[in-house]
Amino acid sequence: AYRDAAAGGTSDAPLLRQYRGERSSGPDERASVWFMRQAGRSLPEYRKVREGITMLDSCVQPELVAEITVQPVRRHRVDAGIFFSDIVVPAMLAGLDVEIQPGRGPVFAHPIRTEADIDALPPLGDAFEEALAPIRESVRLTVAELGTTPLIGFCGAPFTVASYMVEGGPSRDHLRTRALMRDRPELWDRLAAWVAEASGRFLRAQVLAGASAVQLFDSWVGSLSEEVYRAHVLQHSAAVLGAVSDLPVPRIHFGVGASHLLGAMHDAGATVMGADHRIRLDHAIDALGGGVPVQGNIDPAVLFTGEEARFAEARAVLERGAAAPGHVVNLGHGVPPETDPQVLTDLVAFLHETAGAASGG
Ligand code: 1CP
Repeated sequence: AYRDAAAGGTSDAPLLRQYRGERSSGPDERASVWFMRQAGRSLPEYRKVREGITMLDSCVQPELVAEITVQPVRRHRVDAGIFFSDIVVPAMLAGLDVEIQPGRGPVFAHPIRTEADIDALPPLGDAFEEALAPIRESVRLTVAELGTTPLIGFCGAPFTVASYMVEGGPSRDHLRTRALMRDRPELWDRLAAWVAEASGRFLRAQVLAGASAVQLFDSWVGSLSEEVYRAHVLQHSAAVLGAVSDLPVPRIHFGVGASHLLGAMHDAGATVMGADHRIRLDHAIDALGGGVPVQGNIDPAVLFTGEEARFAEARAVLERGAAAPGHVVNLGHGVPPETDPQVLTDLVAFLHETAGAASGG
């Protein structure tokens, strides 16, 4: 029943076959591609529908969410939609006072730093389940509009989300968060477990409503050593991925500057590893032992170069990705807001035309 109601009609999508490591070799294989932050300020149609409404308010308006999620699929012909939401939406739905300040990012009115702050975190009971209703409705509308194009659901990983909560907003080094886990590991564990529970249920709601794959974003995890990651963070990210591991969806795990953590992040329960542009994709595949499907990792800088450099990078990424059992092309990080949308549309067309020739059979 889940399969019929949820991932209706998308399970044969080439993108999902890549994620499952079922790539068919040969010249007919077309590349699958989507871009992190493909929705958003690079698109004039996004800026238009977002006029007069705050980021987080827009995340609980199902028609708007569906429209924004579908916009880049319509325009660029990418092979997946990424659910329009944000990593702090579960915290907002749980009742925390958070806003997204334009040009800055998520800001929490009351940073969570002490035992009393953690004691006061809202419970995640029936009220939270009810608060997820607009998320479920948004996914249903989006999936209906996307048809045979898969929807990727997502949430933030406990370290990245907790770092906004502890620091109160964006920070460079996440020092307070990293100090908390060393100084008061039992408090850190309580905070990270709360985030994992909220994010895991937000993610599960997306899959049950029809998302065909999930991505766990641990954008700031690169500031941790592997030792600290394994001691304090891995178990909490594993809890989030565990919230959907009984469902038949690929689980992608992505961090920025996290080349040294690929193996550990895979151990958290991912079935696909994202790579940023700081590592050569074939090196990432080797670091994972050669058997793990990958996603990545065109340097976003080539969105601002001439076409020759851009297409050379795209071809190199395709060739390197061919060493994995599956490869979905993406950028090494999100689309910068100042990107010319036509550059992305042309890049998708180039990747779709080139892939078979690059993988060569
Ligand atoms: O008003 C606006 O348009 C604000 C810009 C914006 C958008 C479009 C923010 C604020 N969030 C989003 C949507 C969003 N956020 C998506 C869905 C759209 C898509 O990808 O096409 C996703 C997947 C996210 C995830 C997200 N939010 C991450 C992880 C991915 C990444 O880029 O590393 C992070 C770290 C955030 C926090 C956040 N939200 C918004 C901003 C500007 C930031 C980063 C702030 C910082 O630098 O610390």
